[in-house]
Amino acid sequence: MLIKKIFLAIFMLGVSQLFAYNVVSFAPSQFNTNTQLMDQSLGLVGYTIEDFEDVNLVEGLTLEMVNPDLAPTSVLPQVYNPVHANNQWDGSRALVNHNQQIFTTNPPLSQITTFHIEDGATSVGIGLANFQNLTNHQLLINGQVVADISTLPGFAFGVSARNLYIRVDAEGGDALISSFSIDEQFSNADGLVFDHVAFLDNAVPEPSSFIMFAFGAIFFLGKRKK
Ligand SMILES: [Ca+2]
Ligand SMILES: [Ca+2]
Ligand SMILES: [Ca+2]
Repeated sequence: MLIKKIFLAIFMLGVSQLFAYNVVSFAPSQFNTNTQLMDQSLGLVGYTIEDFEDVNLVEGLTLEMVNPDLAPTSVLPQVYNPVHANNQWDGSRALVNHNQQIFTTNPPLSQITTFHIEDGATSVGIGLANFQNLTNHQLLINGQVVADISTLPGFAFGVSARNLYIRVDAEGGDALISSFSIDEQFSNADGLVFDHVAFLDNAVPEPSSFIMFAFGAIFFLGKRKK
């Protein structure tokens, strides 16, 4: 009976860790023109990086925008050359939340920018710039809100400025990260710039296999006592 209770406790712990995702934020001072050194500070060594210096996204990464929409694509409409200073996290180009990659509110800026990772990732990262205090900005993992971006440690609003670098790590029990989104809630007024998108596509134990293990162990121990 005690063993069953222990396994039930482990099972409940496994369930409570779903969507736990560890959100780590880095102040703009962590930016370094030497991307190798910067990646060491941001914990991105070994990650696949998209730098938006050309129209092609790295293999396994697709971009989607909503309101106005951009259908999922691995080729950008054009390369965006930031009109404001300090909007890059690497190189000289970046990505803007506009479905034609132009910095204008006409037609409006897109509300939701989503990155899809084909095989799923255990960790993802994104550099933010040009965020203003015009609306709420939320971070979503697999469609679930995990953070209110402007409240994260190190965040600073600014147009000609980097605002924050965010890394999100899946922990034991978390599903692989198949998508992450920035949702500019309530308005399409804020031009947002993204750069140095990173992902690590290693396998982590799936919660389903852990739960099956727990059930299997309960069944096995139950049998043995008879
Ligand atoms: Ca760049
Ligand atoms: Ca590229
Ligand atoms: Ca802005």
